[in-house]
Amino acid sequence: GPDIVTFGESMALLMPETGKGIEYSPQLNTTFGGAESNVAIGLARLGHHAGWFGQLGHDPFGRMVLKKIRGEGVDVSRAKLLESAPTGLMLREAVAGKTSVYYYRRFSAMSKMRPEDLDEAYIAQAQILHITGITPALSESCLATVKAAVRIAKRHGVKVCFDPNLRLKLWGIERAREALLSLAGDADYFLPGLDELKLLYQTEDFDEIISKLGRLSAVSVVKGGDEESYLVEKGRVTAVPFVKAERVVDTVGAGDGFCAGFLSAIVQGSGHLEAVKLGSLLGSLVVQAPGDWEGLPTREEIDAVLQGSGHIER
Ligand code: KDG
Repeated sequence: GPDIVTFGESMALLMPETGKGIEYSPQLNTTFGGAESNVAIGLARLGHHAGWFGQLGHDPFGRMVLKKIRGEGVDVSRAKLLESAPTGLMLREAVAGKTSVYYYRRFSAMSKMRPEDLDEAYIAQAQILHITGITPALSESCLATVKAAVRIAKRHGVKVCFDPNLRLKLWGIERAREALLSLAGDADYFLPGLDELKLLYQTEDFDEIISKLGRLSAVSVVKGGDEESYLVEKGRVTAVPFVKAERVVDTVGAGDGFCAGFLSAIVQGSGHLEAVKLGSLLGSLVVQAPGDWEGLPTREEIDAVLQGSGHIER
């Protein structure tokens, strides 16, 4: 089975032409997104055996999303198409440099997922379980499902990687804080952004944030400062400069790219610092292409970059 397993909600994504607003766009482009499937696609493109599961509706969008994730080489053998609830939907526009997201996902097929829907053996055989803070925001049963998945992972010695992906359109900060900090406490790898940490820890003070991270048992990476990421291991901090993107087209998905690069290095047995560097490189490639996962590099592309023949034509 897959070395890295992840689960969450993937949705159809409708977007007007770049720069145009939804309100006055007679046509919308149809693609899909979902933080966890983005990570799985990134890993599959780098040649890893990655698995994604979740619940979609047995409807045209659900079939489209499932086929595309499968088409990227991700194992979707545990994903389900439900008759009883629809596929979630997300609209996005970028107008005058400001990106707005609109969710139509309440009561979606994924929101109905329960702990009983998990396949324990599938998680147990993996090296790493990757989860995000989006899933627990979807419903009480999804929160219970994420907790159950973490318990399964712990029981079988599977490492847990957690990206909080704070989505304040889905839940209030109080509930988010309680659930996400608890999951951070259970994680082996914790990959938050600096803005998220400020909200979760209720402080703007960088040193205080780092000292709080230092008390977690996880290896943490703060994904976005101004110029660098920070690797925090048992209170020791290492600043790692960003790989600068040549041109930024669409920043959504950068964090997922980071997670994919980080986890790729970890399963290959690289050190944490190497993992942060590869994560940073993938993040910088994702933002140079439109879409959440389209810019994720293949193994050949990343090898070319690492060997310094470096420049990816896009
Ligand atoms: O990280 C990118 C994701 O946010 C995007 O693909 C959609 O999963 C998504 C969400 O819930 O916002």
